[in-house]
Amino acid sequence: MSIDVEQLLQTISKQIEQAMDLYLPKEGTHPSILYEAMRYSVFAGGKRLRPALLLLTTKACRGSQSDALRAACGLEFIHTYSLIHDDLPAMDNDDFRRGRPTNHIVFGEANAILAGDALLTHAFSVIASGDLAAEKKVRLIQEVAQASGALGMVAGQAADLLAENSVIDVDQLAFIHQHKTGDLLRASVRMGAIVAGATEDTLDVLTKYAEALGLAFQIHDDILDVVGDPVALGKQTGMDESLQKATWPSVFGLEASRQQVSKLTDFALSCLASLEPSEAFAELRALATWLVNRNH
Ligand code: GRG
Repeated sequence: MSIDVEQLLQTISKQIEQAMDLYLPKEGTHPSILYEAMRYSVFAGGKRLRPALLLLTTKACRGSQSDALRAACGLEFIHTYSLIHDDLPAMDNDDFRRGRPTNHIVFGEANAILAGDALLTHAFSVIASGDLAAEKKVRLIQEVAQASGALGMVAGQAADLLAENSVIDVDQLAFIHQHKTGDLLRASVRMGAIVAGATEDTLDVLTKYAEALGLAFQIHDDILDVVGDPVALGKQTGMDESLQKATWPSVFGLEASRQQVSKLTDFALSCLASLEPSEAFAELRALATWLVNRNH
C-alpha cells in the first residue's frame, strides 16, 4: 500500500497546531506583542517535520499519540525559535521565511529575540508538564536540551557563523550539518521512541536511521538552495552562495551531493528494515523517501 506523505503531514500538522494553540499563552494577554510574535512564527506553516518524526516513531513503537503530543509541540517551539533567531540581522539576515516576512521584520529585532527566547523556554515547561511518568519526562528534557543547546544546534550555528567567508574542510561542514540540523531531527526520533518505552536496541537502530535521514535532509536542503523554486520554498534561494557559505554542493558539486543523499536514504531505510514488525515502520520509511524528493 502506498502512503500519501503530504496527506499524512497535513493530518499531523492539524493535530499539532491544535495542541500548540492550547499550550501557548493567549494573544490578548499582557504583554500581548510577545504572544503575538510567538504565535506569528509558530503558525506560519512549515512542514512540522520534527513533530511528525516524533509522533510517527511513537506510533511505530506502539506508544500512545496523546503521550507524545507535548514533546512534539515542544520540539516545534524550539525549531521555531531557532528559525526566528537564525533570520535576525546578526545571523543570516533573512527577510522572508515560510512565505511571509520574518519575525523581526514584523515585530522588530528586540521582540523577535524575546519571542525566540520565550519559545525555547516555554518548550521545556510544556514537556515537563502533563501526565507522562517523571522518568520519561526527564529523559525527554535531557534529549532535547542536549540536541538544541551548547553541544547541539547552538554549537552547529556558532560553527556555521564562523565558517562564513572562509574555506572549510569536509569535516567542518559535516560538523555544522550534524549539529545545526541533525541533532534536533535525531532527538525527534529518539524522543518518540522514549515516549513509547522502546528497548535500547530499537532506540539504537532508530538513532542510526535518524542520523542518516538528518544528513540527507540537510544536503537536500543545500541542493534546494541552488536549484529550488523560491515560491515553493517560501524563502529566497541562492542565500548560501551570497553569504559565501560552504555547503555540500559547493564542496562536492551537485551530482555528487545527489548521490550522497541517495546513499544516506538507502542506509536509513535499511536500518528500519531490521525492525519488527515491518508494517509498523512503513510511515517512517515513506517519510524518509519523501523528504529527499521534496521541493519545499
Ligand atoms: C539560532 C541557535 C540557532 C540555530 C539556528 C535551524 C537553524 C539553526 C537555522 C535555520 C537555517 C537552516 C537552513 C537550517 C538548516 C535546517 C533547516 C533545513 C531548517 C528548516 O527546517 P524545515 O525545512 O523548516 O523543517 P519548516 O519551515 O518546514 O519548519
